[in-house]
Amino acid sequence: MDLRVGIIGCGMIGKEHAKRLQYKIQGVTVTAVCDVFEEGAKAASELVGGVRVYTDAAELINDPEVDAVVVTTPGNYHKDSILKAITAGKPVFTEKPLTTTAAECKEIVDAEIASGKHLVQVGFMRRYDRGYNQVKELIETGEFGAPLVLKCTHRAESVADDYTTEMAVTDTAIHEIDVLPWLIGGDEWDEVQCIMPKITKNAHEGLKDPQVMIMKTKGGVVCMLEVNVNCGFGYDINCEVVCEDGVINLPCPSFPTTRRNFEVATAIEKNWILRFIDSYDVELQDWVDNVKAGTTGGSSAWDGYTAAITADALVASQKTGKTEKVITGGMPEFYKK
Ligand code: ISE
Repeated sequence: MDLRVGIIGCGMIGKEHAKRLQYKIQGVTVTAVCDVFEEGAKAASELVGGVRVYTDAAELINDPEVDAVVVTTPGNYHKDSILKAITAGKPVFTEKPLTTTAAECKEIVDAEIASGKHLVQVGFMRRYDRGYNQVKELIETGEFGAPLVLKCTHRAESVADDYTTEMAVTDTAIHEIDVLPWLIGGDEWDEVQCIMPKITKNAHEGLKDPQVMIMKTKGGVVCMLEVNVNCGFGYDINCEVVCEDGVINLPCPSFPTTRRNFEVATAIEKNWILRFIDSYDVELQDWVDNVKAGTTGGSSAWDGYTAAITADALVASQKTGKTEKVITGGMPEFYKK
């Protein structure tokens, strides 16, 4: 029988996931959608064939025809829906970040532990990206020796006017914060620093862009991450893993190479939805399969919590310019696989 899913939050990513779950992913049916803006919920409902519409998340969560919940509201509204889903004993997939503060993430971790069941998956889709998985597999062969340095870029063509300096960490670098320790075999962040270079002329008033984040793991691996969200030339994600006996580079999306006008050229992806479209598909299929099998995959609530702690330290460093410690207090038994 299909897993019956309700979606809370019908903005851009909510609509994308609704269509994806209804028409691409196997073994699942979207039965309800919810948004505080009824018009938004109705529009999403139409996209998936006309399903039940709610404006109150609690009502959707308690609908007997909703077995599991997908949360796609803005990050600062995640907490209540996730806690209510846990109370109802229903599995919940939430888009990243888990919530926007470490304190709220901790409430979710505590509630999940108290429920005794693994119910939460955080939508850090890069763990499902083919390229990152290929890099991980190469590291795991051992042929390149141990990873030492990670050189990464997270560039976007431009951002909306409400994108803030803090969001360079909490909304953007949060992906590298989650994926890199996983990539190199389960290391943990130890200390982080954010350095502010000269501000680009392309940034809107008040936004500090680009930013350089230096992050060191407990195992001594150093990451240099350039966040540059007004680069003007496309969505450009790079990750180079410098190891003891060689170097591994994340593959870029493949486009034809053209030769014309004395120039060799290759396109760059336009935005994150297109760059990670396949990863979202694989991620949600895995979530559905796991929920049906009573198992879990991807990033846990604990991963979401430690990412938020790391983000808090980086945001602190944005202001102090100093290196800040990442203190998680250690993984509870509940989350040890
Ligand atoms: C967006 O929400 C994402 O998750 C993208 O992957 C990231 O590149 C972008 O900066 C965020 O705003």
